[in-house]
Amino acid sequence: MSQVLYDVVDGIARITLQNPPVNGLGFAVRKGLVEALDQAEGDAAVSAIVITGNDRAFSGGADITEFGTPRSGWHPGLRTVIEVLEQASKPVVAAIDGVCLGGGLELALGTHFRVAAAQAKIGLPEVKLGLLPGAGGTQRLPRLLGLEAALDLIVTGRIVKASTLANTPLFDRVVETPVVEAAIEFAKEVVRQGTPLKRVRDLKINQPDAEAFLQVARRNIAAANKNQPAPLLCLEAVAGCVSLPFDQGLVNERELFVKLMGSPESLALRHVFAAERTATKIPDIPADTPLRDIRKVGVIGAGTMGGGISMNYLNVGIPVVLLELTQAALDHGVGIIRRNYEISLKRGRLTQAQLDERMALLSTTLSYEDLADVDLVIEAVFEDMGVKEKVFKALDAVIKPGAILASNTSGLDVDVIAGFTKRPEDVIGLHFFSPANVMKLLEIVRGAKTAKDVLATSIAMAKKIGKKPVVSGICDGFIGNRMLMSYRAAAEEILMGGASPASIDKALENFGFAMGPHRMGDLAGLDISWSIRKRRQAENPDVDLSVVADRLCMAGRFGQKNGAGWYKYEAGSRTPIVDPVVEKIIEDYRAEKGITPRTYTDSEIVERCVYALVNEGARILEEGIALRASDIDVVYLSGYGFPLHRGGPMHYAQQVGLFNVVRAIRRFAAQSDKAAEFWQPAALLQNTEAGQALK
Ligand code: 3H9
Repeated sequence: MSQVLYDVVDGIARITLQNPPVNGLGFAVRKGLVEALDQAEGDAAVSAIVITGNDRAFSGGADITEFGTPRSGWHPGLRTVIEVLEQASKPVVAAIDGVCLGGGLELALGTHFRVAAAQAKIGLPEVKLGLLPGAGGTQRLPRLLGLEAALDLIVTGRIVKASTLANTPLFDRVVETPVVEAAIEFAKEVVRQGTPLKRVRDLKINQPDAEAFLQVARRNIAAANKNQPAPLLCLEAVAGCVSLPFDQGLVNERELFVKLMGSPESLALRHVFAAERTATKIPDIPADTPLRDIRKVGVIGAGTMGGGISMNYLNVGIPVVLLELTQAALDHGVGIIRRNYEISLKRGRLTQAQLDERMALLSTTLSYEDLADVDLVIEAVFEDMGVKEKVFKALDAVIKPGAILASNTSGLDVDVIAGFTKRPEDVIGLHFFSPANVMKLLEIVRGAKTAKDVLATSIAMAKKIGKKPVVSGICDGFIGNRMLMSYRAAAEEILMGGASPASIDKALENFGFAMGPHRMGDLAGLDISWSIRKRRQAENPDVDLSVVADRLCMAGRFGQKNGAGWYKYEAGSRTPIVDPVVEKIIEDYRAEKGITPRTYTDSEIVERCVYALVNEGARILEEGIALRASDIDVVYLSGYGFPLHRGGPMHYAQQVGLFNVVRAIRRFAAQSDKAAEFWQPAALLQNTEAGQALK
C-alpha cells in the first residue's frame, strides 16, 4: 500500500501521508512526497497543494526505525523533500493535526502556509533522542518564533499545543474545525487573492542583542547538561541562524546533527526510546487481547505508598476507594494526598478546580464490603506474608468476580499471595516505587497463574497513568531490588576493603548516578533494608548477611529521617556531612574482620558496582525473570537513577564490551575467596559472542 496518497479536490492537490503508527518520514514517504509534489506541479488543473496526515499524526518526524540502517541515507533525504516543497511554484499548505514533531514540523516549516488544529501537538523533540533538528528546524523555527522562543523549544524538546502558538507567524490559521477542509479553504483563498508564497528561509531574524543572549544561554545550557552534548549543540546550530547565511546555517546544522547521530549518548537515548516501547509487548500476549474495564480502583493502606498509588488513578479521573484499619489512619492519608495536590497548586501545575475534582473522586472506608464493586484493588500494606494473607482472604470474600487483585509487594512471592484467594488468575503484582505518584517505574509481576488479560490490562493501565511498565517474573526482589542487592553488596565490599562512603558515592555520582548508594540509603531509610536483611537471615540462617549498615542501624542511625545514617544531617537539611562516628564504626568492623584497608580508584569503584549490576542482570535474564536485556535497562533507568546517557546497565555493558566486563569480573573474583562466588560471571555474559546483542 502506498504511504503517500494523492487526490485532487476542487483544483487543490491533497497529499496525505499514510505510514502508521505516526507517519514517520521513512524512505517510501519521502520518495512518495516528492513524486506527489512533482505530479501536482505538472497538473495544470491544480492551483495549490495541501499536505496532511491524519488526526493521530501529521508526522512524528524522521522514521526512527531507519536510523543506523542504509535506508536513512537513501534519496531523497528529508532535506531534499523540504527543499522541493519550499521551491514549489504553487502554494503549499500544511494541514496539521495530531502530532507534528521533529522532522514532521521541519516538513511543515518548508511549506508556504500552515493551518493547524488547536489540539495538534507541536515540537522539535530531537534533543530527547540526543540529536538536534537536522532538516532545517534550527534555521527556520527561529525565523518564525524569534530566537528565544525557538531556542527554548529546541533545547528542551518540549511539546506544546498549536493553540498556544496561535498568534505567531508559525501558523496562518489555528482551527477547531476539521483541519483538512480548513486548509483546502485557506488554499483556495490564497489562490483567489494571489497571496505571495511565504518562504521561511527569506525571513530575517531581528534580534539586536542576539550574541549576548546566546552567550548567556550557552553558559546556562552547558551547566545544566553536563552529560549530554545535544542541548549545547542545539544551541550552536541555532546560533548559526544569526551568524550565517541561510544555506550555510543548514550546512552547519547538518554537520552538528551527524556528529550527534554518532555519539554514544544519542545511541543510549535511542536505545531507551525503543526499550520503553518494547517493554510493553509480551511475546505470548497478542496486541489485540481484550482488556478488562477499570472504572473504579480500591487501595488498601493509606500510608505514603497507598496515598501515592491512589493519586495516580485520581489524576486520570478514575475514582478511588481508600481502605484503612482506623479513621485516624484514613484522615492522615487523605491529608497527605490533599497536601501533595496543594503543593502542585502552589507551583502552578494544577488549578483549584482540578484539585477539587481529584479530591472528589476519592472516598474512604474502614470496611472491605465497600470495595465490592471496584475493578482493580491494590494492596499496599506492611511487607509481611501474614498480613498479606489476611488482606487477600478478605478481598477474595467481597470483591466482584473479574476484578483484578494486585499486591504492591516489593519482593514477596506473588504466587503465594495468589494462593490465598480462590482466583489466582486474577492476582498480579504491581510494584510501584516511592514516591508512587512521581516515580515512573512500575514493575508488573506476573504470577504462574496470572491470566493474560490481567497482564495486558495492567500494562495498558500503567501507560494510562503515565508509568513505564516492565514485566518481571517472581524472584526475591524481582528485577530491580534483586539487582540493587548485588550493587549494594559490591559497594559494601569496596567499603570493607578501604574506601569511604563519601568516596564511593562521589565516584558513582561522577559516573552519572543521581545519588551514590550511601546517600540513597540515607534518603530511603536504612531501617527498611535492615528489616529485609533480617527477614532473609531468618529464612536462611546459614547466610552471613551482617553488613556495616546493620551496625549503623544498631547504633540508631536510620538515615535522613533521624538526622544520622551513613552521613549526619543538620536539622531540616538534606546535605550529607561526613561523620567521624561512622568512620569509626567502619574501621572497627574492618579490624574485627582482619582487613587491611587499601585505596580504590574511582574507575575501580564504578567497575565493581556497575558490573555487579550487569552480572546480576544477566542472571535474571538467564532465569527468564526479565524478558529482555532492554527491560532491565528500563527498570534501572526509571526506578534506580542509572545515568540516562549511558542507556542502562545492560546497554552500557555492551558498549564497554562483554569480553571486557567478564575479564574485569574474573579479576575481582581472583582477589579474595569470599568474593569468588559473588563474582562468578554469569554464563550469558561469557557465552554471548563478541558483537552479538544481549537479548
Ligand atoms: C528527527 O525527526 C530527525 C530530523 O530532525 C532530521 C532528519 C534528517 N518513527 O510513543 P508511542 C512509534 S528525529 C518511527 O507508544 P504515543 C513508536 O515506536 C525524530 N516510529 O505512542 C511506537 O511503535 P510501536 C523526532 C515512531 O502516542 C508507536 O509509534 N521525533 C516514531 O505515546 C507509538 O508510539 C521524535 O522524537 C518515529 N519518529 O506517543 C518523536 N515515533 O507501536 C518520537 C513514534 O511499534 N516519538 N513511533 O511500539 C514520540 O515522542 C512519541 O512516540 C509520539 C507518540 C508523541 C509520537
